[in-house]
Amino acid sequence: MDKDQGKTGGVKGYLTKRRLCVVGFIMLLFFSFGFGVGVGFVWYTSNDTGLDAPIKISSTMSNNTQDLDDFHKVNLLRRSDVLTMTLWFAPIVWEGTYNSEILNEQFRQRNVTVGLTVFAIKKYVVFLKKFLETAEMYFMVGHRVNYYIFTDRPEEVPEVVLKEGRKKVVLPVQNYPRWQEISMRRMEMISNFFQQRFINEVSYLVCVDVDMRFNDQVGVEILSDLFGTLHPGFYAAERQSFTYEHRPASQAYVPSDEGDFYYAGGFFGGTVMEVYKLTKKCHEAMMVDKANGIEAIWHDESHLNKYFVYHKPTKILSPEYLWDDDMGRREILKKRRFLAVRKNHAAIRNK
Ligand code: 48C
Repeated sequence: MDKDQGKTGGVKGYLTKRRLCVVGFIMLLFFSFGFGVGVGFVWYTSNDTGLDAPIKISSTMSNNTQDLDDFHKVNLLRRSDVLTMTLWFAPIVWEGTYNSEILNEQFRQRNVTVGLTVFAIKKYVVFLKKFLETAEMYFMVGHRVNYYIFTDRPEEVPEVVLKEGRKKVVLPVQNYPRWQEISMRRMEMISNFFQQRFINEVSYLVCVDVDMRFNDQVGVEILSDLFGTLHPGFYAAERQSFTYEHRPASQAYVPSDEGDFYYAGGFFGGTVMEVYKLTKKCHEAMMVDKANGIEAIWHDESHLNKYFVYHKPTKILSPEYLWDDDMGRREILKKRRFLAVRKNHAAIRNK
C-alpha cells in the first residue's frame, strides 16, 4: 500500500488494517463491559435473596413494600411511622427498632454495671418505694445495677428486696428551700460523686426523676456514650415551639435558629465520663446564672437542652422512655416504659 495512500486515502485508507484491529478490540471491550453492567443492573434490581442483597432504593419501593415478606419487613423497614435516625446518625430508640436478645448478649459479655441516679429530697421520698419496686421489674433486668439514692432523709428510704447483682447506695445530701433549686442542684451532686464513686463502680450512668414508675422494659438498648430523651410534650413539635431559654443573658440561651430536639430533664445518661462532663458543665452554667441574678426558664432542663445543642447525643430515646398519660395515648407509642406518677404538687413540693 502506497505510503500516501496510507496517509491521504478515503475512510478505507484511514482505517488501515492495524487501526481496524485496535478499533475492533476497543469495541469488544466496550461491548463486554456494557454487557457486564447490564447483567449487574438486572441482578441488582431483581436479586431477591436475603439481607445481603442491596436494598432496592427505587421509587417503586414505597408501593411494593406490601410484596416484602415479614422477614424483610422486620429487617429492612423496621419502623416507617417514626423518625429513627438523626442527621448526625444517632439512632432514635423506638419499640421495633432493636433486638433485645442480641443487645443483652453483647452487654452481658462486657459485664457492665449500670448506675441509676435518683433524687428523693424532702417529701419526694414518698415516691421511692414504687420507683424501686418497678425498677426491679423492668430496669436493666439480668444486668448489674447500682441504685444511687440521693436524699436528705436516709432513714426514710424504704426497704425493697433487690435481685442478685443489684444494690442500693444511699447518699445523704443537703436540701434546699425551693424545689427549683433542688432540681438544679442534681447536676452538682452527680458531678460531685464522679471521683469518689462512679468512675470506680459503674460503666454507665442513667439519671432520672423519682416521681415516676417503670411500666415496661428499659434495657441496655438505651446505653450509649451520651443519650437524651425526647420530651413527651414536644416530640412532634417544630423548633420554634421548643421552650428553650431564649434570653441571651442566661448561660442556657439557645438562639432561635439553633437546636434539634427538645429533651426532657427527667431522663438522660451515658458513660460515666460523658455524664461527668455534662453535669459539671451544666452546674457551672447554673452558678454563673445565679451570680448574674437569672434562672433559666426550665431550670436544669434548660441547661441540659443547651448542652445537647452543642454536644450532640450519640443516641436519643423516644417518648416511650418518659411519658405522662395526661398527654393521652399515641398510636406511635407501642410501649410506655417510664411513666409520670400522679402527684399533688402542693402536698409535696417545698415540704
Ligand atoms: O427530690 C426532689 N425534691 C423536691 O422537693 C423537688 C424535686 N426533687 C427531685 O427533682 C425529684 O427527683 C424530682 O423528680 C426532680 C424534679 N422533677 C420534677 O419535679 C418533675 N418530675 C418535673
